[in-house]
Amino acid sequence: MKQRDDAPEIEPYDGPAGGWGSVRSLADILPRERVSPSALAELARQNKPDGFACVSCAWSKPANPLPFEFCEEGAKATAWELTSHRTTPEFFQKHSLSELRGWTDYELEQHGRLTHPLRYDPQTDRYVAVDWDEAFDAIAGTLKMIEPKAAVFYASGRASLEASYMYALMGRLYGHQNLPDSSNMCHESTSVGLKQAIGEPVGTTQLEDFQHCDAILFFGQNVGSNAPRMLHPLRDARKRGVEIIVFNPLRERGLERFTDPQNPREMITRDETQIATQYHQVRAGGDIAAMMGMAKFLVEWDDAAKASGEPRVLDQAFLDQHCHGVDAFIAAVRSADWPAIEHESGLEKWAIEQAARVYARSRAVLGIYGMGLTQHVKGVDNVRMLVNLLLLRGNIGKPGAGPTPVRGHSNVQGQRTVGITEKTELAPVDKLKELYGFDPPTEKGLDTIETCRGIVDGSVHAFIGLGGNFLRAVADTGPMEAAWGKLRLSVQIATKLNRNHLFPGQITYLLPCLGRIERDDQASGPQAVSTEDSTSCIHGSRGRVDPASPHLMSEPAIIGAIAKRLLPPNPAIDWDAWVADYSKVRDAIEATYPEKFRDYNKRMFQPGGFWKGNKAAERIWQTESGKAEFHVPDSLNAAGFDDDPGRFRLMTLRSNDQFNTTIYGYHDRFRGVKGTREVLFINRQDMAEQGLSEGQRVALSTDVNDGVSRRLGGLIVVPYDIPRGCLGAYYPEANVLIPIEHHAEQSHVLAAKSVPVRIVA
Ligand SMILES: Nc1nc2c(c(=O)[nH]1)N[C@H]1C(S)=C(S)[C@@H](COP(=O)(O)OP(=O)(O)OC[C@H]3O[C@@H](n4cnc5c(=O)[nH]c(N)nc54)[C@H](O)[C@@H]3O)O[C@H]1N2
Ligand SMILES: Nc1nc2c(c(=O)[nH]1)N[C@H]1C(S)=C(S)[C@@H](COP(=O)(O)OP(=O)(O)OC[C@H]3O[C@@H](n4cnc5c(=O)[nH]c(N)nc54)[C@H](O)[C@@H]3O)O[C@H]1N2
Ligand SMILES: [Mo]
Repeated sequence: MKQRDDAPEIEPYDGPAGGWGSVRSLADILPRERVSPSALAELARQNKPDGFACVSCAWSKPANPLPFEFCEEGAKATAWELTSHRTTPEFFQKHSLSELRGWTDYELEQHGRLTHPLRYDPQTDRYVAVDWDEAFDAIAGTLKMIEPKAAVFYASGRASLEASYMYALMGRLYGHQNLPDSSNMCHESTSVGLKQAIGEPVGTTQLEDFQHCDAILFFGQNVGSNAPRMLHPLRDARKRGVEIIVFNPLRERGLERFTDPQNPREMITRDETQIATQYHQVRAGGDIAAMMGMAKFLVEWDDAAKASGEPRVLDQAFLDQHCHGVDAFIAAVRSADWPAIEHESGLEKWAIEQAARVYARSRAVLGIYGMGLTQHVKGVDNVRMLVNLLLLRGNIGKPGAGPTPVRGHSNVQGQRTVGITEKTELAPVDKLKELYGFDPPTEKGLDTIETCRGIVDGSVHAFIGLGGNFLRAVADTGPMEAAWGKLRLSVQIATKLNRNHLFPGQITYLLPCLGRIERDDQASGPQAVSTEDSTSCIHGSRGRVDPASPHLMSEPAIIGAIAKRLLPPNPAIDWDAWVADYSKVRDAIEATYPEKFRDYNKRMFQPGGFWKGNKAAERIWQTESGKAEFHVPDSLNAAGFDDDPGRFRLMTLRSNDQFNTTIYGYHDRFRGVKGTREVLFINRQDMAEQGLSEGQRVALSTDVNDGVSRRLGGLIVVPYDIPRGCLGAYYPEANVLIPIEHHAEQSHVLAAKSVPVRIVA
């Protein structure tokens, strides 16, 4: 691949999250993307009640927004979409796909927005412009010749509720529910774990809960880079004296201190708010052990309280009334032994005691978490262990308390809500049957791992991507890229060129769509769409900017056009009418989910969005036993593999200058890395023990015995404040190292936060 010409610079950064650094970072990207002044004015409408929902993360949008309800990352995402750079048919005349495969992820996307529908021409190894109708006829025609169960319709988490509902319905009417989405690589451990434990697949809390908690347990989420708007409620919580206890192998800057870039006084005086009141650098995969240690203290103190007649530490009334499996769990807590807890967590007993003390004296506690819990072999156990800990003190279903997973893509949670799921139990089978008069498939569909297997073994014949960069986001980049050509049909609906697009199938189309910030004119006039945020609030979003090209179509229009050609006529569905007026799609969503989407069209622009409700938040448990379920983890080690001399746990990480596989630039400000992404973060003692020196280039190889050799070279050794035995490198570059089968049990999320590797000097 093309190399960057800037010389890499590695220098610790000591600024806070937010602050002047975030301002400088915008001053860098806005001119680079040549965003026009009128488009720039759109930033002020970001995440406002009558504005557009940010295309970056899924964090909640408050009812009373700040003057600028966006962050550095949201502004970058907006600039990236509103860029004036274009990737036109002339570009593809100049560059073959073989040549473009030598470009970096940054160079591909930075070239600008796609402007025309394109077909891959194998003769010339180039994309050529086509008519939309020709593309739709060919796609529908090919799908008709394929066994529906051999087709996969992937979604990346950004498309609106309206587009997503149509997409999932099209899949089921066609005859499959192979509807994986990026959630499969992300919070599926949440969807599986929370559903089992509390009967809801999503978090139970809302933004207001930040005002009612008195402590926050914060596991494995890098707020400063990945959900910076959450820094505002966190800071407000800190100002109220809320204790924030962080568990993270790395000292992430956003969890340490924050200067509010919207507060002139803070900016001028360089005032900072300390975020974490305790910071525990747990080993990667060490959270089950850390939480077990906390539970052990609670049980011990509760025993003492019982003996001395002091107020109880466990919420016995809650446990009796609401929980199932309490005794087995408490027995497991009693029998867990300290040396194992300390070894597995990498934390000392006294440190865990500090965390437990705060937890034991707090009335209402939020359990916030991200990929640091979900992306492990025992990712579901991680999530369930956090629920165990919350249940012990009744911290679910009361103000200021509850599990708070921080979702990724701006509508990833919503896509699951409206039917993009491979799991029958999450699909509204009966309603679909009643409304549309067909028998929806009930055989479990393919998730992302099963899709990868199917592409490698040739059993998947067609792939449609509604956004995303599947090939780059999944594991085993090498074998996956080699296998992609076996697909009979490969269709990507996208805004920008990415690496997945450079791997054609036998018939290949690249369809450019409108972004959410752009005006979407249909037969009935300009359209609005909606999305669901991390706390289950549904928001309307209206794009106003001129489309990047007159040839773009909206996602609903593209889906409607394919569906109309693919499916036999159905008197209950008028795809054209839906595309002409999205409020009709919303009516259909409301008819399918009357409780969650009541008065949908009326309420979607309500400030702060409308809450779709959550039974567990009302302490109604839709689980097998009808109660909240405790769960005994079968191991204290979430990594799923044993320690061995020379074997490291590699965490694959996001920088502060990327959105997933979209690389905005080469400056991970908080971690002090500039001009490169080819780095390996390593503990100084491990570095010495391995005989390595700072700045040296090394390779990693995967330590899994499956006959495949996986290697990533050219990484610069960076001594870093990281626990012994753990390493950090950037995703997606490091995905070559992850075997497809290295994934979470049950949820099949790729285990990207503890990959067994060895260092090759
Ligand atoms: N700007 C920006 N915003 C984003 C994204 C982006 O790429 N860029 N991506 C979006 C998406 S799709 C998602 S899913 C989210 C992802 O947001 P996060 O959930 O923050 O995901 P990661 O950046 O992968 O980092 C996870 C954090 O977990 C820590 N960690 C790693 N292993 C462990 C462990 O074993 N235990 C604990 N306790 N911590 C661990 C890492 O040090 C890191 O701080 O962000 C969304 N928002
Ligand atoms: N090793 C490792 N692997 C990981 C992760 C990790 O932490 N470590 N994280 C995982 C996670 S959490 C996730 S969510 C996945 C992400 O996987 P994906 O969601 O598949 O990937 P993205 O990089 O978000 O997709 C970017 C592309 O989306 C397209 N796009 C952008 N906006 C739009 C739009 O409005 N409409 C359409 N149709 N297309 C658009 C653009 O063409 C862009 O190139 O990666 C996963 N993979
Ligand atoms: Mo994600």
